[in-house]
Amino acid sequence: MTEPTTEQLALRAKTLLTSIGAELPTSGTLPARTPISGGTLAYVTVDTPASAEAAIDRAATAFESWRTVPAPARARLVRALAALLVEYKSELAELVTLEAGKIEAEALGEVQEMIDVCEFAIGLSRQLYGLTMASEREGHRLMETWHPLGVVGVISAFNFPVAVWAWNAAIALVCGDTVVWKPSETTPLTALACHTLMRRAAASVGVDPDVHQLVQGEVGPTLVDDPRIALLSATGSVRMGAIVAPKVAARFGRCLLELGGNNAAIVTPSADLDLAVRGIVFSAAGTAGQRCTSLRRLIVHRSIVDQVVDRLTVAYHQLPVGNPLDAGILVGPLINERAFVAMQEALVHATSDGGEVIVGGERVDSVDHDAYYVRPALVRMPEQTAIVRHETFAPTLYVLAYDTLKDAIALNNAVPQGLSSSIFTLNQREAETFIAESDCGIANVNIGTSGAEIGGAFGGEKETGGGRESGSDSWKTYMRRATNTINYSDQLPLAQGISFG
Ligand code: UN1
Repeated sequence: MTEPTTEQLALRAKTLLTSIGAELPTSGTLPARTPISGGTLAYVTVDTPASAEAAIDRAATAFESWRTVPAPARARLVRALAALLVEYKSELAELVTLEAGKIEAEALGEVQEMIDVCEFAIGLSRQLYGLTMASEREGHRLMETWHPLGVVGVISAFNFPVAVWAWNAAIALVCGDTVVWKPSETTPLTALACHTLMRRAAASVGVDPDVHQLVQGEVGPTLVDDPRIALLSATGSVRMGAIVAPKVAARFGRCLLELGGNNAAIVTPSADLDLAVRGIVFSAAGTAGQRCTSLRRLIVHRSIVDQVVDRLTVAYHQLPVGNPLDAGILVGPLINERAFVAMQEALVHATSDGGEVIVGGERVDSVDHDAYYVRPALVRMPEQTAIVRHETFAPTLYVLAYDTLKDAIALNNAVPQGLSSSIFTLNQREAETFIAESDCGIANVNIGTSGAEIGGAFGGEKETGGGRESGSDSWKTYMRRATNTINYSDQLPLAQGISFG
């Protein structure tokens, strides 16, 4: 693999930021690291609790007028943002590669996901529908109307440093909310780029740029505790969610949580194995196994498990691992040493549970710097032990055998997380049974667990946190609902037939 120096990568990052129009960070204490070389691209200024509060102040003030702008007019801002995302798609994608280590195709896909959700939000701005219900009283109308909620705090993770922000920001803005974004401390430069594009979009359509605020550094607790943050949308670990949720609940704020996943795919005897193998490899090894939706458990019918493992072994040996800037590479680096250590520890744990590492797990190339390139691992497990039920954010796929579909679905469900799941089968009875019985927020047929489209609601159950963002009617989380009863008669009949005096 080619090994660019950190200096080269830093220069590239600066060129990209400049072309987007971002002010280059000149000083600061937060290192923007690249997993490609392990070096530091720049240092970014961090917020203090006081400056984060000031950002919340500005967003709260901006909300007072933004909420009164008609939703279709609010969409102009999102349309302007989408146009800039189209214009700077390759620059932004390359920054994602530099900071998160994604290969070009996936980085471009992530920016496309932002464009897609902007388009969705633009259409949505004319479809924030409320119901009209039949009133039980004569001369009365019963209906519901949806109203902007307030300031939305967005805490996002390193693995989708820009798309998950866009899911939240695009929807929140058309819903009439303003946004304070705290990106992952691992990806401050892509955040700077997005914030710049948002400000440019606002300026181009004459919108108060304060509708969007960016805060960097360890100021999550300020967003969590501030009563002006009406909705906190947080993506990250279960540990983080378990801290955040009760604090927001204690002040009666609203939380949208997108936490861990431990996603499984079932392969039944009728499956189209060519298709299944391709779907499995993309979901398990794509993004170096660092998606919330990455495939971590493969549950294969005992009659075909050897065959499936053999085919996957061949595919895994051929996976090009290396510098994500190089053409043809399919697996980039792990985000940092901690991810590498967690993967190694999990592999040791799995082996001591009787598992067998069939392929992968080792560092690729004799790199002598702080970059962690790893061959994705395929591990056969005799049973679903504790390490398999635990989410390790790395490209490890545990393979289990099953005898009946009931057992397979029970294995799928027997983990604390509930984000994504899938089944490979050509048998409709199996497919429908799986859809009805998988306990996850996403249950797919004949595709992998990752790579959801933005049009659906994205999220999961149990320890995944129960939140839904992106498409479908997820927008309802970003608005408050008012139920309205309107009496247009000259009588005052009471509901439930009550007569009062
Ligand atoms: C995430 O990993 O946090 O479904 C989001 C997918 C992507 C989004 C993943 N569209 O894999």
